[in-house]
Amino acid sequence: MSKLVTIDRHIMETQPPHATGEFSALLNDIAFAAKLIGREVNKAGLVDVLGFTGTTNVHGEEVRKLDEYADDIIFKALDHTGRLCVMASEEREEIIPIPAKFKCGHYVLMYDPLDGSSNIDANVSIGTIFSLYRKVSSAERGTLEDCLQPGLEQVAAGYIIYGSSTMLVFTTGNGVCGFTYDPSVGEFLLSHENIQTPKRGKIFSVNEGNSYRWDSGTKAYVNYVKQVDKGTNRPYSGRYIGSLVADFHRNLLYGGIFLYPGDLKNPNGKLRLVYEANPLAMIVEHAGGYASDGHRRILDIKPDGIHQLTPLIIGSLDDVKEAEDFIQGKR
Ligand code: P6P
Repeated sequence: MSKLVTIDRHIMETQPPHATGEFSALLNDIAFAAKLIGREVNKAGLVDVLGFTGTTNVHGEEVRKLDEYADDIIFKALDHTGRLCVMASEEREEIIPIPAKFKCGHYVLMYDPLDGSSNIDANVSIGTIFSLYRKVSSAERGTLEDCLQPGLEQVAAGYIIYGSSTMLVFTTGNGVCGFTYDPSVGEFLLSHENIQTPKRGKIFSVNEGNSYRWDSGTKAYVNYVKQVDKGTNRPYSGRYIGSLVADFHRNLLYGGIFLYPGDLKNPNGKLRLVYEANPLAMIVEHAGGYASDGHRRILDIKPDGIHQLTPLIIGSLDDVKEAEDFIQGKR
């Protein structure tokens, strides 16, 4: 039996001595919200949580009932804790102030409440993605400035994957660990102590249906990984679920590369810098991997807006660096 270590026990054992416990409490708040979201996701199809709300989000995407539920749960689980100064959600146009009746704290929460939810009717794994930053503005309560920090400033990043089991994977800059939810005790228990992604994988994940719109470098790279060359593990296997957290999680554990490149129609691709790319980039780098937009390290990019899109090439270090060489015309 693996060690029976809960999230707060793990954080107490791994955080620096001067940690105030506020951090641990925040991560537990997020884990609590994840339990509630997972409960609804896991019974989707049995109760009236599938389908659409009839509204569209800031990206013009139809909002599903579960998207709205997850967004609301996270807000309500964290708005009154006194640990956050501001929140921002991928589902909402503007930043989310902490209600005036509640005390403000020192942290900023950026979250994608339910990524990949268009897959839920098909029972495909989906996920919640989150980032924590420290407050940097001088204002009394959090501002947009606090939400537009480069990914390097994240103090924690994580995701919850609602799949065959519900797992919470996060890093506070001190390694990447995974906790698997045990519903019989209502706790997330440590199941993956120090996740390290292989330096090179054998999996590539990309929607090849968009290949007619790719630039020549991206086309050349994807063709390259499909050529036979036993000396370099090629051909790679193509694995694409179409749910970012599921594709990322598989590649994190097994090794490989995920690409959502820009293209002629969408030069900045489809994924969000702040809500998706930054948290996953922090996780993958602390697991020994790398994340790029094809030209720049994701974590170095200063966001201009909270809904900014970015091309995302992420996964095993050698694979992402190799893809960059093709995209930059060096190969
Ligand atoms: P496509 C899901 O809608 C999502 O936002 C990500 O979870 C996923 O990686 C991507 O879109 C899939 O996009 O264009 O391949 O269907």
